[in-house]
Amino acid sequence: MQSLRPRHTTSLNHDVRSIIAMEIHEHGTWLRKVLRRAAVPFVAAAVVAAACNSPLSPTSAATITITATGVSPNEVHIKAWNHVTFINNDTRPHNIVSDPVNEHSDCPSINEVGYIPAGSSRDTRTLSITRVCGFHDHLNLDDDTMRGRIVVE
Ligand SMILES: [Cu+2]
Repeated sequence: MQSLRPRHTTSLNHDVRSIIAMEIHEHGTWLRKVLRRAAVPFVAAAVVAAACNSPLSPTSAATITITATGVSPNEVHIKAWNHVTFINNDTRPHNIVSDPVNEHSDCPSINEVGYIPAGSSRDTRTLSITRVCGFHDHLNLDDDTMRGRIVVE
C-alpha cells in the first residue's frame, strides 16, 4: 500500500488514504476503484472548506488588492453576511482597519484584517450590518490611495 501514499500529503489526505488502504485490504481490489474516485472530491472539498476562517461565509464576496499605488478597487459592494479578502501585493506591510482613523469603530469586522505583511492576504470577519464601511491603512494615514469603502448591502 506504500504506493498509495505520496510523500507530500496533508494529514487529512494521509488519513483518507489510510482508510482506503484498510478498506482495500479488507474488501479487495474492486473497492479500490470506487474509493479512489470517491476520495478525490472528498479531499478537494476539505481543502476548500479549510481555506477560509469564517464558517458563516466560506467564500470571499470581494477581493481588494494593495500595491504601491494604493488599494484596488477602492470600493466594493457585497451582500451582508459575507466577508472581503485583502491581498498585499506591495513590497511593504500595510495595516487595514475600519474608519474612523483613530477609533476604528465603524465596522470592527474590518479590524480582523489588520497587519498584512508583504505578499500575504487576510480576510475581514463577516460583515453583517448593512452600511458603508470605510477603511484605511493605519501605516499610511496621509496616503488617500490607501483608503476605500466596503458597501454592505
Ligand atoms: Cu487607523
